[in-house]
Amino acid sequence: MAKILTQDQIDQYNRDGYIAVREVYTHAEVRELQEVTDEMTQKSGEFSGHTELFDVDIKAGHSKETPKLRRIKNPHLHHDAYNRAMRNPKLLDILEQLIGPNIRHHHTKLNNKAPGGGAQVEWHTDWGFYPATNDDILEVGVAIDPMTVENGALMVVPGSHKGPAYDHHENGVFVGAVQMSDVDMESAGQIILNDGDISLHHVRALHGSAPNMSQNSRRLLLMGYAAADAFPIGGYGDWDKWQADMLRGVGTNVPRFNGAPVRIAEPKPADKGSIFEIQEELSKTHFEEVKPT
Ligand SMILES: O=C(O)CCC(=O)C(=O)O
Repeated sequence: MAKILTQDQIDQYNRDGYIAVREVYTHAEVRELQEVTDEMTQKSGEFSGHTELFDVDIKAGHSKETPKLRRIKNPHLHHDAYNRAMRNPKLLDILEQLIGPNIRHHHTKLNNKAPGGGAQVEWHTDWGFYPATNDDILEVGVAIDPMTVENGALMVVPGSHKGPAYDHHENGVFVGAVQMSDVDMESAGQIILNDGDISLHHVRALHGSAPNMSQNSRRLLLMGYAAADAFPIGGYGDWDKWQADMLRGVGTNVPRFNGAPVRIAEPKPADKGSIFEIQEELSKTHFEEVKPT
């Protein structure tokens, strides 16, 4: 395994719960991801509503002519470029330095913030959605476009990954977002990336992102990874599939518990396919004052 992260970067990840790493993907790899994502976006215009593959912004006027794609669900199952990005050996070397040698792929998704108002992501922790027996779990964001303050950069509250099991409910129903009083906005860091750079954030880190105020798209390929011995509290599903999601090292049937506080993401609103749909249940957006220009 190549040691790509410096000790300073590892310390920063452990202290703040997030880091950026530069130039992990080559220009050619990014170019391919851009082209494939352009094609997928066009394709989403053929559908008038959400599908197994696409989450689209109906309120923003999604149509064939102007597709308003918010998310590609499980993109690695639909195009080999995403699948290769998920298995990138350089990325796995980085992950090994943070969560150990036995690494399971957890999920992939591609968040597409269209120019001129592409949807915000309300403040939340990923742990609020999928608590596990231990929290050696993280999310990688591959910048397919440069990620800037103007186009809705990912923001993270440093140190929040050492906090409580934040409540993501409103009126007793899971809404996939915390109360704004839990978020120390003053201290939040913005992760600014060039295309090909990556962000890494801890599963318990509070994060969110504003709408895309610019005329440039902000496409971020998000991929979750976990230590092999982190078993979801909600169950692991089919055992063979569970084992097939191992990307490096060896699987185990011995969960490790590290005492991380958990809260169950139930009850959930019915028929919600993505975080965007779940968070629409929130009575007041965290980004109300941010309006596209
Ligand atoms: O796209 C973003 O800015 C944040 C993504 C995220 O946190 C999510 O989709 O769970």
